[in-house]
Parts: sequence; structure tokens; C-alpha cells
Amino acid sequence: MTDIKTPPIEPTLLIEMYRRMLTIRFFEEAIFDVYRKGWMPGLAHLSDGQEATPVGVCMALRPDDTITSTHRGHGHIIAKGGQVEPMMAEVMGKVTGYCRGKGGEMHIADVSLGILGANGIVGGGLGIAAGSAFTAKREGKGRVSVAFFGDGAVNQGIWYETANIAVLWKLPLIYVCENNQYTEFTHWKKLTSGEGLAARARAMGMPGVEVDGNDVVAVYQAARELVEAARRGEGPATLVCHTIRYGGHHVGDPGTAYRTKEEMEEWRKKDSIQRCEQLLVESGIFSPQDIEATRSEIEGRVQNAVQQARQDPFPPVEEVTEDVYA
Ligand SMILES: Cc1ncc(C[n+]2csc(CCOP(=O)(O)OP(=O)(O)O)c2C)c(N)n1
Ligand SMILES: [Mg+2]
Repeated sequence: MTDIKTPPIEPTLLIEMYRRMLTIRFFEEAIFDVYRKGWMPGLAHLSDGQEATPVGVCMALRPDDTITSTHRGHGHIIAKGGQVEPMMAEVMGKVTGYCRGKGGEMHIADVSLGILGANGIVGGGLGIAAGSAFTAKREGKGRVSVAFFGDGAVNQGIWYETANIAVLWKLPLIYVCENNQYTEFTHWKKLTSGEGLAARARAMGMPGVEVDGNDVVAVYQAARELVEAARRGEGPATLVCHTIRYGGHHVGDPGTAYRTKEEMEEWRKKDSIQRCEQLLVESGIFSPQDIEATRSEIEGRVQNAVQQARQDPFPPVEEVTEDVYA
């Protein structure tokens, strides 16, 4: 008889984390396919490989907490409760999309879910997140604001400007740096002086914590502690999650010119979804058949979203100047 491990967190929570991570993985794989078939305009920045970070963080949030996202935002949106059908439609520029087809893959937002938007400007979400944290503090209902950003945004001035005021004013703002090792084609160590962002955060006067960003339970536990402290009025914190993107910087980049095969093989051994599946089975929460059934259910939903979005219409030409600001 095999030993059944005690799960580190509530089984229902672990199952939900698994489902959201799988949704992100299948969604990103589907987008790559959609791109190659020429069914979407422009490029896409995919986050397969990074799933545990947005899911671990967002499972520590309340529905009325807010997040800001990046150019690599699909995972953040799904993790915060975004639905794949209007996301897929938005990627294809269809009227049924989250932004009626006018935002595209890089500008998906749903304020009703606390998703204040993906953002093509590196570091652009940081100011919005600080503003949301300021509002949350004034409201006094214990809401928290999370800013997701990459290792490339760490050296943008806006991080220091917002961090300074967030510490001084004790804003409920959690900085979540997804360190996927590369800023476009350059390793983060070639761009960032000193010990990295967690050390810089501590120097600014807030907690700076680093975690294995491919371990969804570890991310959740670290995020929950920081989020709850922010809710209690203890101010901002920084969480650095070390992870990897499996694909290139965008769908047009194979991602092989600046990363070695060995490096990627090492990361694949730390795959977040495989580790979660192992935990579910070893804890007796899921059988291998449950894993298969969940995979095919979620993949089927994503594929249906692709088929539906293909059939949906583009926005009518008369609407071209509506809902746009420039
Ligand atoms: C202000 C600004 N500078 C430069 C760019 C071009 N650019 C787009 S993505 C990117 C790299 C971002 O790297 P990182 O923050 O690590 O995020 P990742 O792509 O790894 O998710 C750059 C330089 C931009 N979009 N905005
Ligand atoms: Mg990066």
C-alpha cells in the first residue's frame, strides 16, 4: 500500500488551483495554434510555464481585490476569474470579446472581476495599482491591490516612485515580480545590479520575499501572508517568484537563440502542473483517471472557445470610434 500524504492546503483549494493552471496552459497552447493559422491579428505573449505564479497569488485574493497585469497577461486574467470565451474572442478581434474586439490580446480588462487591465507598457500597471491601493486604503474595507510585472520592469523608475509613496503611506499594495529569467532576449542578471528586487524592496522599507514561482502552494502561502498583512494595514510588500516562460518572448520568437537546451530541460523538471498533479495523486485527492478527465474537460472548453470565436462577428464598422480613447 502506498502512503497517502496529507495535503498542505484544503483539497478544494488545490483542485481549483490545478484547474486554473490547466486552463492557462491550454489557453496559451490554443493561442499559439490560432496565431499560426492566421486567425488573430498581431502577436501574442504567452505565459505557459509561469502558471503557478498568477494562480498562487490570485487564490490568496478576495473577489473585490484588484490586479494589474502586463503584456504577458492571459494567465493573470484567468487566475483572477476571467473566462476563456470572451478572452479568446478578444484575441481574435471579435465583438464578443472582453473589449468588443478593440483591445486585442494585450489589453484585456474586466473591472467587475477586479482586473484593471493588461498593459503593453513595461511597468505601466504599477502606477495604476498604486492608485487602486490608495483608493482601497481610503475606502477602509480591507481591499488589496496587486501589481504583476516582469523582471524587466524592475529597473523602470515607476517602481521606485510608487514603492516610496506606498511605504510612506502604508498602501495595501503587493508587488508581484514574475522573474521568468529574461527581459526579451537578455538574462535578468545582465540588467539588474545588486541582489535583485527582494533586496531592493527591503532597502525601501517593505518586506521582500522570494519564492519558487513554479510551486503553486508555496506561492499561495507566501502571497497569503503578505496580502493579509496588507489588509491589516501593515503596508506594501514585494514577492519575487522565480519561474520560466517555455516559449519565446512572443509567438514569433522560438526562444532558442539565447537559452540553452539544458537550461530549458532543467526548468521542465520543475513544471508547475506536473508537480500539482503529483501532489493531487499522492494526497489521494485525485486518481490518474481524475487527472485525465479534468485535462480533457478543460482542453475541450478551450477548444470550444476557439470554435465559437471563429464564428463570431467582428465589430461593425460604424462602431470604430466607440469605446476608444485615442
Ligand atoms: C516602457 C517600455 N519599454 C520597452 C518596451 C518593449 N518591451 C516589451 S516587453 C519587454 C520586455 C519585458 O520583460 P519583462 O518585464 O521581464 O517581462 P516578460 O516579457 O519577461 O514577461 C520590452 C523591453 C515596452 N513595451 N514598454
Ligand atoms: Mg521577464
